[in-house]
Amino acid sequence: MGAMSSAREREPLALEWGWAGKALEAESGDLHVVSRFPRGALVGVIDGLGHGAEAAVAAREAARVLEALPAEPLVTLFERCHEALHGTRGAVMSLASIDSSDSRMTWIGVGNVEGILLRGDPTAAPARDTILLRGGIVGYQLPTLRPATIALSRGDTLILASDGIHGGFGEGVETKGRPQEIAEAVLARHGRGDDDAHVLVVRFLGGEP
Ligand SMILES: [Mn+2]
Repeated sequence: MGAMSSAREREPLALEWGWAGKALEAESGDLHVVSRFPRGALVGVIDGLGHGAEAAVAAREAARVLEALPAEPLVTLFERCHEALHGTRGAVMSLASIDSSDSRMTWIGVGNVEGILLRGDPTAAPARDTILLRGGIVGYQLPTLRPATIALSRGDTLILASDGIHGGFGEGVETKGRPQEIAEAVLARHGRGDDDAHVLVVRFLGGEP
């Protein structure tokens, strides 16, 4: 096919993403991670228990672990974070690992960071998928995890939101906008105001190995 197709084969994972958040105190106990690796990316939202400085310590520790090992399997990452968060307040978090070599996403959460995947194809059925959440607290009690893997298509949009965002945030989300606009709209419309709030929006734009 010539130069054009060989160039496409080397195209890295293409993502567009944005986030919005609001902290109750000076420091947010909620954080996001977007960390690329050679054939994919790890994305997630972490909510350190409670809010304020001690929540932020726990969330930053989890983020440090994730950013150091983004290509590791999700179960390994939860285990590493669980070890690292002993002695902190602990955290809840949801993670998604996007594999650009086969356009798949593996995702799961411990606690209540909600996650939805909105399909870019208007004829897709179902139009959305929801993350599997297991009860527990990273750093205190880690449940057995069996992450789900789903196929991604160009234009699919992942939204992860901490519990400072009302659970119904996925209803009526307008996905035509850019991820940054979507994140800001979700925070403005669904932010609760009595906890740290954080929303990460990631759009999959394709990728080749
Ligand atoms: Mn919270």
